[in-house]
Amino acid sequence: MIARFRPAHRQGKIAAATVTAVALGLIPAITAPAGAVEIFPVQLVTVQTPDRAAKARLAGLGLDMTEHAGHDYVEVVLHRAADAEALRSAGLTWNVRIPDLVERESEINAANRAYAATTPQSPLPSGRDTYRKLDDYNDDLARLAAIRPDIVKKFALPLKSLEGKTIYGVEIGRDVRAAEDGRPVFLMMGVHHAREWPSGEHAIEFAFDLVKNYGADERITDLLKKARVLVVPVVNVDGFEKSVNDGHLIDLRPVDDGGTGSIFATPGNAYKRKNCRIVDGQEPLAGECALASSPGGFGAGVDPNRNYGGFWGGPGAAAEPVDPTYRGAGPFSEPETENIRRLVSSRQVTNLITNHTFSNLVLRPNGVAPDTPGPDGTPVGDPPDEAALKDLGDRMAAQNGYTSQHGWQLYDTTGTTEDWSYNATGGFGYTFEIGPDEFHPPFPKVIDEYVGAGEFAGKGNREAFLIALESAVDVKAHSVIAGAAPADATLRLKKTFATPTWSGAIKDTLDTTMVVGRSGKFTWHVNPSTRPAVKAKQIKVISSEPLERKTFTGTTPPNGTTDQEFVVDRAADVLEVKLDWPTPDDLDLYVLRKNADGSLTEVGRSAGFVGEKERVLLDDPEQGTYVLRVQNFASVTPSWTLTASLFDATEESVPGLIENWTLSCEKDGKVLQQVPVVVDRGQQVKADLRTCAQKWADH
Ligand code: 0X9
Ligand code: ZN
Repeated sequence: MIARFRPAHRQGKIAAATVTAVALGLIPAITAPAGAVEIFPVQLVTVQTPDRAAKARLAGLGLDMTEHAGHDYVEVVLHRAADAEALRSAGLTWNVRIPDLVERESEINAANRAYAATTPQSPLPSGRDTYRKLDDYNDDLARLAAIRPDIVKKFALPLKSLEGKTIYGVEIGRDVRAAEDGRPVFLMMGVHHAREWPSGEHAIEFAFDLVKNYGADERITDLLKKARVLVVPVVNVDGFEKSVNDGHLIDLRPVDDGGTGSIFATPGNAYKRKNCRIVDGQEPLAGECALASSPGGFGAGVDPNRNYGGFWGGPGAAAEPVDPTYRGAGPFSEPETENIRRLVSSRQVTNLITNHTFSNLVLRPNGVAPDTPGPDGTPVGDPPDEAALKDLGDRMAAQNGYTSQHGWQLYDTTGTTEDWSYNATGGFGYTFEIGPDEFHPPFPKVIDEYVGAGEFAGKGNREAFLIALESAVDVKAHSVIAGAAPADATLRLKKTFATPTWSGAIKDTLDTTMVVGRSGKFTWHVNPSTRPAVKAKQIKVISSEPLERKTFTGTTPPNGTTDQEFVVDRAADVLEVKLDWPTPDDLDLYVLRKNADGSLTEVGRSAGFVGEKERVLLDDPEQGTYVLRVQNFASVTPSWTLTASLFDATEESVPGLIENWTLSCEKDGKVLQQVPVVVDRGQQVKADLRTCAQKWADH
């Protein structure tokens, strides 16, 4: 069956919240004086979504949905009374899972302090016993480079954050300070989303792990000889700083005039998701970001994981600034994403992991379902490397116990990190959603989930990360260009192309270099020259005239269903069933097949977004009787038209392009030779640079 596609319309129905005392990070009233404004506790709830229509209604509310969801529920953070009201008016029901995230924050803080007080050294590679703040990250990155300057180099990303902070990472590998020597690059990132603290912890602990074990552990030593590893633990430094500072305990006793007063966390920004862009195109004023957010730090900002250029502006990314998945003013409009873009464009990153929390998932491209009509009108399809991407995703998931799946299998997304990186560079890319049940759980859980202890016994991310790094150096998973060239020559691989966004394109340039060693022989581990986005694909084209068509009309009362029968008595390639109605009501369509014993088996359903018409496509429909069922979710009795059509179809191949790298051989910035190089994944090609050698000798 080809499931039909519906764009996710997030309408951002909720107006920007006014800045209240709570929004300002003031303390939630523990004992609210009589007559005071009732303070809504920020809470985590499980919304029941028994069908796709309910999920769609939920998605349309612009609420802070988490990644934690199943076929009949989605967990949602409610930041204010209006959020609960929105659920209620959409007819949705929910259970409260964490009734007061502020209180939970305080509990977590207490647990963390208790653990830290009794644990001088945790089993983490760094030995840390509590969450890092931003300064701790920066200090630790510097410390790593100071301890082992031979294998660790600290670097700053090209752009400062909106608040003017420098964003740091480390590069790890044998002889890290020597010139680029053609080794493949593995990139590990954390904290695109401010509140997802473990995502940064696991990233930096992996850095500690590699550094600590270099020279001691054979596997890690070998990997650091073969690869260079880039770790950027906190991509969204501004947002993280707000979340982690406001998410830690604040002791009120001093301001309580020595009284018995409360020790409480502030709700301010602990659950902030996005960056600090308050107004498109403008930098925030000093202090503005901390104050501008609505309760929970939820309102303001651009979602860094919707701002990348790949498919930017498509489904699953919001156009409204107040929405949790706001895509920003344009592709790469934010320093966080532009930084990662430049990093990935200047190195041969053959594999990357971008860490998030939570839901114990290993997600691979694409962010939208394969039958989604893409910007060029043809279905987006699966990535051409689906088999290899799945295989690696499954192997990592077998280690950490997560579920390995496509990004789109939970909800559509566009403009995410690997939507861009994979499609622009061909380098593999995965999103890890760390943790079973909350954005930043008590620290001991973060430790267990890294090392693979406690409830995660034998299932740590450490091992999954090492598998990812092994894949980054696996020549079957990327490409190799080899040959001979003058010693000390700079080789450059460059490529400029248009990356499709959802409604246009942006220009991307990949520009990477290496320096030929003394032997004059080089081996360069690179990404394939042809991008996945332009590879050939097979699509199914339905003929314009049906072989047969039958039309039914009817009405269905609220919460009722109506069945119609349709008999397929000839061979056809596709059965299309369409449901249409004139009003903006919510009708769903189910297609069932009648079995020999009279029982029914559902073979297709289309239960889409409110106000959108329904369509089911069945490939190679078996002959027999079908029941077409209309279900009414609306409160009125609309009339509808149902059409069943049989079609022939042809498989068409959309021809692909073959792209090349341009390889230059340079001396002192002067290009001595330039050759096009075409190389596929898993392939090794020889580059003929004899002209360069000759000219080099003549110089
Ligand atoms: O929505 C996101 O950006 C990620 N989830 S999170 O809860 N950490 O915000 C998931 C991105 C990739 N996921 C899908 N394509 N569904
Ligand atoms: Zn996230």
